[in-house]
Amino acid sequence: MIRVSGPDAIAIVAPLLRSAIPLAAFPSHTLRRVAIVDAKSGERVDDALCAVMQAPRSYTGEDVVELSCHGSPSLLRLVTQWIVSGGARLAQPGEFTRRAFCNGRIDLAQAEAVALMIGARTERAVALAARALAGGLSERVRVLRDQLIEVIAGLEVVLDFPDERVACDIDAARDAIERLRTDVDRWRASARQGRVVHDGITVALVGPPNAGKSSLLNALLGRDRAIVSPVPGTTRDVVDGTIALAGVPVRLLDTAGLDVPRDALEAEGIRRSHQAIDESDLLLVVLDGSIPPDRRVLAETTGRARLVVRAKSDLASHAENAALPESVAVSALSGHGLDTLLECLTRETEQRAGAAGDEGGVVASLRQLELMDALSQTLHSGAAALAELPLEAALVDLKLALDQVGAILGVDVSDAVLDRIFSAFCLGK
Ligand SMILES: Nc1nc2c(ncn2[C@@H]2O[C@H](COP(=O)(O)OP(=O)(O)OP(=O)(O)O)[C@@H](O)[C@H]2O)c(=O)[nH]1
Ligand SMILES: [Mg+2]
Repeated sequence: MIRVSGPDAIAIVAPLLRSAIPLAAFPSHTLRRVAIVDAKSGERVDDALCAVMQAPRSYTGEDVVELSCHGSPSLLRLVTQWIVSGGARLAQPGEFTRRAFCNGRIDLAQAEAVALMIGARTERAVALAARALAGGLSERVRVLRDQLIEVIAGLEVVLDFPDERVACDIDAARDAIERLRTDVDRWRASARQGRVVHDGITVALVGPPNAGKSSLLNALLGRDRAIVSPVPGTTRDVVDGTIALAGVPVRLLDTAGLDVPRDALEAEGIRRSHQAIDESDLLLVVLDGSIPPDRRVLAETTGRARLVVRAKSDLASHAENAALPESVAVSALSGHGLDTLLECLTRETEQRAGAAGDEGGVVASLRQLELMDALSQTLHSGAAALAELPLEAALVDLKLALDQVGAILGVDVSDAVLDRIFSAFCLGK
């Protein structure tokens, strides 16, 4: 689909189309069949569907023409070139959404939700982004903003007309601010979980060589992703694959066995294993259950979030394994214990992301999360200032809080901030 937006959109696209009525006379928001022609030779290049959305009722708030062509990249490039030579220019990443924001069609929280929707990798992440796109977060923030303004206005009155009721007004204001802070803290917790749903978690399979890590990765993925062999030290590079648990993308990393390296190649593999361990939210410590447990790997991973797996459970378990910390017995060969392991992994995922189907969930951009953290802090010091300092000091905090709330919605944000937000979008959005 080719989207053209701006006051000249219709005039620029019109010469490329042949249709029953001229483009300028198209009824708005109606899909019509058109022929796309080379304006110079008159040669027809495609049969397409065209919609005109007249300002201000369009995505960007400007006149928009959308052409749904056949999907050949060469065809799309050709038609785009004609449109550009007719006076348009290529859109920058996220520019349509940026215009939508600048023209007041959506607020900044919704604009950022567009990026979240594009990046959503599971149905659950899509549902969260859809709620943000529909204004879920914005709505709550706007209500909070109104309440904050009310508190500030009340305190300004106290400042201007001090009388005997001051003490009671200030107590009520402090309660109101504490309530707002509780709300913000609840959203922060919920948005952090939403972030996990969106970003997913990373789980590294680590252990001594030959323990069955790669076999377990393949069994969890349900396909032959990694090479398996009886030769210790088979895996060198980190191999990854993603599954969805509780609606959350879970990225599994298979790593080189941790041992004293025999050569430079193995040393590099082990260095990468440690890097994967550092980057992971959870470790699956895979030990071969048919031999004595590798104490070194166990010691190395204590203190990290981990699940200990006794692999090769189809073989007789070695007596020393009875003394292992809590662990799951699994056979990649027979499939025994895989369900239990997946249940444990799902529980771990839900601990970080909340349970699937949590309808109160919100997802926020990292920028919004940072602002919410700062806001909580500012409200806290505002309430504390009200208890002991002159009213003016508390008002400084509360007005800063108001700026922070505004920044979430995009009130008075600088061009530099907008540049940073929209440069992360892909072209055409
Ligand atoms: N009996 C049995 N053998 C297994 C099982 N899982 C893996 N093996 C065997 O154990 C050997 C090593 O398996 P891998 O999956 O390559 O082990 P790894 O931990 O990835 O090994 P490195 O990459 O060398 O560190 C292979 O011969 C596998 O066939 C299992 O569940 N049962
Ligand atoms: Mg391996």
